[in-house]
Amino acid sequence: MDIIDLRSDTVTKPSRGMRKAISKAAVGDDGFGEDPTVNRLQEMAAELLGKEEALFTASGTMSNQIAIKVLTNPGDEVILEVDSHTFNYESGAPAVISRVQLRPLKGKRGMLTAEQIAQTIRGPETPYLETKLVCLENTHNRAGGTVFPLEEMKKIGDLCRAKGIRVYLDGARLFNASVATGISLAEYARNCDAVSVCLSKGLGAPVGSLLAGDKEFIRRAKKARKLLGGGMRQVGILAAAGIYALENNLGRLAEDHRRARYLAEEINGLGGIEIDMDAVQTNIVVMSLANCKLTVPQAIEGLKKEGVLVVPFGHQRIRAVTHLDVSLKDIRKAVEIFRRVFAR
Ligand code: TLP
Repeated sequence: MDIIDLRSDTVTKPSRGMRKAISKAAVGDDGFGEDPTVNRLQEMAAELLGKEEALFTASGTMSNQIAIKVLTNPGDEVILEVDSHTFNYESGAPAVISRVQLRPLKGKRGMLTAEQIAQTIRGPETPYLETKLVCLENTHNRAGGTVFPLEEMKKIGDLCRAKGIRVYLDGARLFNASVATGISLAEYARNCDAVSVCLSKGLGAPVGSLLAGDKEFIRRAKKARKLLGGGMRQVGILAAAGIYALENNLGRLAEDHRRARYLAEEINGLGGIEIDMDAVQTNIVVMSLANCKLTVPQAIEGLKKEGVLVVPFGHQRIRAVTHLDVSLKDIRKAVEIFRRVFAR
């Protein structure tokens, strides 16, 4: 049975072209800054994101944790969205690694507003801890791949600059936001002190994330990466996959977005499935099963038996993600399978 794997866009396997690029990569010891392929990838990323420098890291989680470590001191407060990846899926790392206190706020479809943040900030005038960092996520994963409105990001950037608070953007899927809106990565990143993007999500590379900021941020980020055991050596073989992904797989994200939209339109309402269609803006479809006869485990098992994989995603919800290893034909087949499973 062919499996249609919609669990995440992280499940993609390196294509033949990507493997060829990997096999040809020039390498050197990145510990000495001598891997030419890593250096090229970092330069490409800095340019794309409009920042002075970029650093290749092992994962999105590592980029997020390095950024938090560099942009805070122990005891600081960090404002972030309650459904953000950092608050939910990073093993409590900000408390363990940076010893900061997280202040989660509930956003609308994952989006915080400048007003909300202004009302929450704790400044130097109080005898208590101070807010030193705001973390944003674009697109927002748990909200269903929603795009952060640029105008609001600008307002947040202005507010934080005026208050001396740093802004970090978890842009694991910023490529999706940029393709969906036509707004450049640099335009989004301009409102933040530091930003990360992932190569191993929709772009289809096997590993890697890029963290970008000014020279001083990257100097300190290199030390934090080392502290976390993330210093790498002849890693040009992985950077080559990243360069290949940037050069070949970026534009096609629009296809993933169309397929997610199609999937959502076809299955919304089936057997009680509820999808917030306004949230389906990129490659993620989050479905509520609150009004379905099937429970989340029953739905996942039923779909799996027929060859469609999805993941549980919070209370009474499941998630499907489109990516470069699922074709339109696969998505059409997945729709048929959803119809069969939810009609029962
Ligand atoms: N997200 C994964 C899971 O961890 C949930 C997924 O399948 O979507 N930021 C965002 C917004 C993410 O969605 C993820 C991964 C990360 C950071 C972490 O990236 P990695 O997995 O490379 O550490």
